[in-house]
Amino acid sequence: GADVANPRVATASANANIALIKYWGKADEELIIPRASSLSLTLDGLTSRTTVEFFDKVDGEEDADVAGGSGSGVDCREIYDYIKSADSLTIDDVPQQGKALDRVSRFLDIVRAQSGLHLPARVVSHNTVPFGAGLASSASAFAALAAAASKAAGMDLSPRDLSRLARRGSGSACRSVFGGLVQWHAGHDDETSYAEPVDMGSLDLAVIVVLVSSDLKPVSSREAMRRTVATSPLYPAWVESCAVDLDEALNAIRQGDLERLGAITEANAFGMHAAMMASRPAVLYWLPDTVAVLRAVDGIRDSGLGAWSTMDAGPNVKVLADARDARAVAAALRERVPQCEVEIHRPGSGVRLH
Ligand code: 2P0
Repeated sequence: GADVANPRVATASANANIALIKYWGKADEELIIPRASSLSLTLDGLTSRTTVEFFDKVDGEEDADVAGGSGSGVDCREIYDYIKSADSLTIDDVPQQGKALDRVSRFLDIVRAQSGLHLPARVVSHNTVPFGAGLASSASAFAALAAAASKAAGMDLSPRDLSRLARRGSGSACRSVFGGLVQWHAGHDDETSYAEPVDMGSLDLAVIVVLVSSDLKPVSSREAMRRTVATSPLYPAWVESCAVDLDEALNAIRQGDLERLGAITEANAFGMHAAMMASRPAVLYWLPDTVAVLRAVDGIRDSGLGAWSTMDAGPNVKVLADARDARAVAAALRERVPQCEVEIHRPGSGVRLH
């Protein structure tokens, strides 16, 4: 809840999510409206916890007195730039500048515009990253930031409106507002593009994350999806397949059919990577061990254990399985690809205010 002494501060946490039907490509870059709807599972143990504090004194100087800046004869734009220049961001105890701070500042501008609270903010974020690196997620980061910033600014958003706000920071963040299975309706504008929870029914899911490399990705997902949309001859076919895949995935979920859900999940991810690889120049995130893990998952499935691969904008493989098989699947992976670290994740909760 809000700090009694300072109502302009709030803390929220959110978990990362893994898409089963992927989001890849925007119809609107500014509003982050996707080309297709997507479906994800929010995971436990991959968490961002973020505190946002709006403050009205800049560096101990006189009151900035900018909350009601209009009408003073000063150009609003200058005031807003001044406010923005006082924003600060600390991630895991490291003060940030440049691109990272810029992106958060631009997101805070949306919160300032919506709330009318034209003040600078201090943002402090802590992340639990499983293997030290490699899976840092903009989804958990912007879901937590959206919840903390909107609350600190005095807004009381519905979960749907919070997901619309989180979407403006990073597309996949709109799904991390909710726990468990989540559908992001592509929509066609800011109003109609939001996430919503999907009943898990009888499914008892786990995701086994297999770390192939924790190195920084060679191309950001934002740039890679732009390139895929603009240049890949396979992209339109993949987008078309997404609508069919989503329908079938939702049906499989309703029927509690993990075999079917797993097969669609795997096919949709391969299709996304095929479209990426057909971009010009190609976007290729895979490493030799990515293929080794994909083969291992095939082998594990042939041996009679249910396990299905999915991959995002990087070389790591995530394996969907029944929660009751998760330890056996993880053990089989450790045996088949001993060079990779393996960690089991269960479904996680949505965004929470503290
Ligand atoms: C997803 N990914 O559905 C897809 C699959 C990666 C591969 O969402 O530009 O960080 O901030 O909207 O959400 C990664 O892209 O991109 C992503 P922006 P985002 O999870």
